[in-house]
Amino acid sequence: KQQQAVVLWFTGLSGAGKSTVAGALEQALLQRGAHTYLLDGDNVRHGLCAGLGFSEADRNENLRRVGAVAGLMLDAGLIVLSAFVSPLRSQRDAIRASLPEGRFIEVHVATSLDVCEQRDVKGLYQKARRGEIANFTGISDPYEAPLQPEISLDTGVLSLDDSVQQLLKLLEQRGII
Ligand code: GGZ
Repeated sequence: KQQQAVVLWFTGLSGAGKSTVAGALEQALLQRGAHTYLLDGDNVRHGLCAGLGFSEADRNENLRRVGAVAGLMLDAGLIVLSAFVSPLRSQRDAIRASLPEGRFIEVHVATSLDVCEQRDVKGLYQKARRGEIANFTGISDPYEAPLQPEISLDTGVLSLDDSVQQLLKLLEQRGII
């Protein structure tokens, strides 16, 4: 059975686990022979989106470009995993609306601000609290949680494997894999 192309859109705070869960899901999908691509800040903010910062206008443009690329990859038949903070509903809804019906799966990585801030893997929250980073999501910039995500995962509660299993189950239920 061939795979169905889809865009899995991971949204959540910095440090919520978006890239980690998306990366682990990608490995599981590759093992099943699926064709995938993982888009995240690490591989677009240096090239496709170089020069863009974190103002609302720059985030809008970052996400507009990434959404367009995800749409092209969808056309190519891939399972696209896209991991961006994407803090505003309008940003995510615009991408959903640009894709064919049912091809956008919103994955809310719903790890609490408390847990993200305790992890503070990159020390960004500490800097943001000190006022050294402007427009930091959750501290000095808004995060609008999805109202009706296809799935919500709290990595403060779930193991990485649990999160991956829940996503695989959803993809199976929808006939994507
Ligand atoms: C949020 C920021 C900021 C600000 C730098 N606000 O944990 P990280 O480091 O690796 O993930 C965050 C990443 C967010 O980039 P995105 O392209 O996903 O953002 S958006 O979707 O809003 O365009 C964080 C780091 O960049 N970072 N400054 N001010 N995250």
